[in-house]
Amino acid sequence: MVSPEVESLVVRLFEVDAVKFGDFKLKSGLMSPFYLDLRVMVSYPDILAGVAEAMWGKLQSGGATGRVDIMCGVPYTALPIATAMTLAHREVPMLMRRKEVKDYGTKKAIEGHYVAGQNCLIVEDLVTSGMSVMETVEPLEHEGLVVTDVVVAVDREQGGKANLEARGLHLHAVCTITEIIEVLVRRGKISEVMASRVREFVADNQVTGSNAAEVSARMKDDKNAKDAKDAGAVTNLAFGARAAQCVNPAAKQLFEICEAKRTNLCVAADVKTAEETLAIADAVGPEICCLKTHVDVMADFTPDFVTRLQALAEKHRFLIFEDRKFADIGNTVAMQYAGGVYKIADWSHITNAHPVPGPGIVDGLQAAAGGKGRGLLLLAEMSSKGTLARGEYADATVKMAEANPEFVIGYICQRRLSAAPSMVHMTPGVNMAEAGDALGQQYNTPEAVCARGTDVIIVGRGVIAAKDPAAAAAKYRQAGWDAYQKTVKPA
Ligand code: 5IU
Repeated sequence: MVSPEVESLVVRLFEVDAVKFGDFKLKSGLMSPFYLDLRVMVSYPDILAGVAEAMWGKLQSGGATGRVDIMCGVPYTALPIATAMTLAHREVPMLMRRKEVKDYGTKKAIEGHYVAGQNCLIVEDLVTSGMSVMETVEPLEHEGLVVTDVVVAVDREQGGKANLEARGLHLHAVCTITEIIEVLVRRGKISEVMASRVREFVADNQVTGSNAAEVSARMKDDKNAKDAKDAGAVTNLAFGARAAQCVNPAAKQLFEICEAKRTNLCVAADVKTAEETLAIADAVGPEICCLKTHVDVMADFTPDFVTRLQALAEKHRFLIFEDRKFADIGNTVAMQYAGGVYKIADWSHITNAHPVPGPGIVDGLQAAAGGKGRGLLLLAEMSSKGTLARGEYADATVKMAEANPEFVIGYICQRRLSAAPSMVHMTPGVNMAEAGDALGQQYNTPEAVCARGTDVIIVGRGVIAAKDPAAAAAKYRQAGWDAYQKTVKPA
């Protein structure tokens, strides 16, 4: 049973359509019989103040585990809630987490004054699985703040509480979806039939199946990462946290895919026909974050091939990286990128270029990309014997890349070159069985390249020449992911 104050808040939320019933398509594609949109509270200051006060009250009565020195709302919906809380209780100031941190300029992920060791309360409107709360907890902990408690207006009761508890975080909710339903039925706002549909939906949509596997694996990773740190291993920010720091949409998507699919494997599909490329893409699709193509080695490229490849990229959720290695003056590469037979800019999320012509090549390609959200990798180093791309050349490449963080998303390299979390480091020349080939290729293991700080391993023949490419991709994916895990900074 909720208190009379909470009961009237629930009714008000229903009246302003912050709680809706019907048939709603969720981001996941799932149909839900209810929808919560607490953003509308900004139009009703009485509700905003009431919800903020109820959250504060919950914390007092529920007993926050840690003392509360400071609080931080999860952007964006909870920002006004946290603001309302701090204005009413000025002894606890707030912080703001930037959702999109630029890796240049102030480089600040957290705005406001704080000192490491302070206990920071997390303020959020709703909790479902707990994943979005974690996206705010991670950067705060990274700054040395201690997080023990999370306060929310509504717990959707789909597993968030247990997931947060597993991470040592205590959830305090003003009300649960069950309590909301109970109030609304009693007050004659919704029918018992609708209430049953909602209860059924909640029961059937616990964070279970693949979703639960993802969440619990992520929680396990956090523990592994902590162990790695205790062992004194190299540390990086996790892919998920890095996604939030990207200004370029392709880089952001790549990190998000890596985090969600738990893979840092890019397969190089160097095969001679469209059918073979598509067959490889479909077979290894579930294992990869990115498929690297060389469309100019295919004898039968057509626009239809592109349509089918894009469909597979959607189906399996991977990015397409046409390894074109542009190397001419800006004016020429702009034509090569957008035009010709291949029209690469139309379909390839990522492409790459040699920095050898100077920054004009980046400008030319960026102009030809025409705001399609494409990303460019600069070739800083190569895996082949006797390469000239190393040392000072690689250092100068980093400077060129960092001068254009909107379009240049990172490097093709053999080790970490840049500390900027938004920069992707992709490394070819990876094979677990061979040391090299007859034409100068030199191989390293996933373990070795990740230990040098790379993010994504590129594997060609190790996968595509295997008897069972899907099984080989699974093996490289596991090796790459395990190696990445050892380098991740604990949340
Ligand atoms: N590739 C390299 N080394 C490099 C660069 C690109 O191997 O330095 I730059 C490409 C070539 C091929 C893939 O498409 O990466 C590696 O294939 P194998 O894993 O089959 O060697």
